[in-house]
Amino acid sequence: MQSKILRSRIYLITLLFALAILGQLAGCSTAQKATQTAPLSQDAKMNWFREAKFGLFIHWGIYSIPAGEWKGQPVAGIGEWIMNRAKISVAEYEQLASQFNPVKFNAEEWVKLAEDAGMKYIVITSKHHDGFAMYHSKVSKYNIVDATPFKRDPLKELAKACAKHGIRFGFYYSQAQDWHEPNGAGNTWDFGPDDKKDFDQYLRDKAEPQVKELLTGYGPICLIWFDTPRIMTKERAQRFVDIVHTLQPACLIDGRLGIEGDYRSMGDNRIPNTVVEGDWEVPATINRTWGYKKDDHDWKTPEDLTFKLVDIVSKGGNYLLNVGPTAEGIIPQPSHDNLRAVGCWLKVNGESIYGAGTTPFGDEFGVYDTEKKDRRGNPVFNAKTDWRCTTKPGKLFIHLFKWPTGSFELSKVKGRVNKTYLLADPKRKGLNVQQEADRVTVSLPKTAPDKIDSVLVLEMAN
Ligand code: H79
Repeated sequence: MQSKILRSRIYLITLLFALAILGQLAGCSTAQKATQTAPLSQDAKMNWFREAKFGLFIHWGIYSIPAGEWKGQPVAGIGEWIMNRAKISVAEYEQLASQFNPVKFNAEEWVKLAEDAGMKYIVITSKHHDGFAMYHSKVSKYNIVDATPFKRDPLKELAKACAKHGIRFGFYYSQAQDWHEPNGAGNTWDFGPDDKKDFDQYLRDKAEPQVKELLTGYGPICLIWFDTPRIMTKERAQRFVDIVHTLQPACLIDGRLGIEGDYRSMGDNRIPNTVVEGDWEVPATINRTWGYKKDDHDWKTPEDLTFKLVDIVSKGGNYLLNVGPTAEGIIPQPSHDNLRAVGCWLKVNGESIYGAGTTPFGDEFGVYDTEKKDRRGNPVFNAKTDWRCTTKPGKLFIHLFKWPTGSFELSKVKGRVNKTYLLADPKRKGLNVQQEADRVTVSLPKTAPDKIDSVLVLEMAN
């Protein structure tokens, strides 16, 4: 009798368990969670992004094997575009997958680099325009686990390392261009003109299910970075929005899906000339290319990278700075060195960056020269690079890239300055300050405490 009851209980428990697993497989549990918890306000959703300011972009794919050279000839342009620029057929380009074996890849090291650089999020190419998935996709065999001797899923390893180090993790996904697919946008050399293609077939059969995979198998995804929305109608874009909102309501969508996202994406390497309201990000290269190119040695210096970070933050944006790892899985040494130098600066001066607001001034950005015209006939903007200003409530952070002799003068200051000191001074010793109306003069030590950017804090009286 007793054993009968026990047996039926076991059946019941097994049944419930099986149902729970089925529910999970169908993606029900996440969807349910989304409707159960109160919807996130846009401010709550954006909070981490506004705080973060600095992220690591990683462009990694099988294009890192040719590394900018095809059949002994250098191919001009950005490395990840080689298939397009050299008009390599799908059949030929696919061969690269069978050679891809980045045995030196170490997720922990990559995440550690981001952490040491003071970056708060990582965005990696899960699939670029070439169509090759850098994770284990069940939707297409054209992926790093099924089509290479490497057979590992580096995105799984990175997700785990990011969780361990408290770095947020996001994916780049090329939703429109897919040069591997007959109905994806962009590959006209194998498949003819785009206007003859059935994009919805490609979107339904590959891009949409792959985005679902990325949002279910890799833990919480901070953002998804869509790009080049060539064929994206509002309806097509909305289907991706629905997928993201259903599976991970907290996941941000960038500005290049083809419909308004959670924030604006500026053009590649395009820093605006002035303060821009709202949430935005500048994706940028650390040399010239995104995907690794063996001949690109044009590394931005730590000085330049720090200036760009401060400049962007003072205008209200985030800096998503890219590295292009090699086919062995190595991030080039100059990228390591220059990012770590920025990280050292941030260790001392991070208070002036993370969660910081825009400048109340604006004249420091530069001036338009109306005598000179650019290619489009617009006046040329001459940027100034001496100083920038970031803010926190009651504080102005003056970033001095050129150390003035004796004193620093600032006009148009609203309110009274209470105290001034340098972030590089652990004692935060007050500096001599004089104020006449909105004009402030701060006496400075002879030499700059930081060779890149010494940050002067002006604390205001409330
Ligand atoms: O992922 C990176 C680029 O591959 C991608 N966006 C960043 C984040 C991107 N896709 N398209 N573009 C940038 C614009 C492409 C410009 C060019 Fe070209 C590619 C210039 C040279 C190669 C296409 C081919 C236009 C001219 C030749």
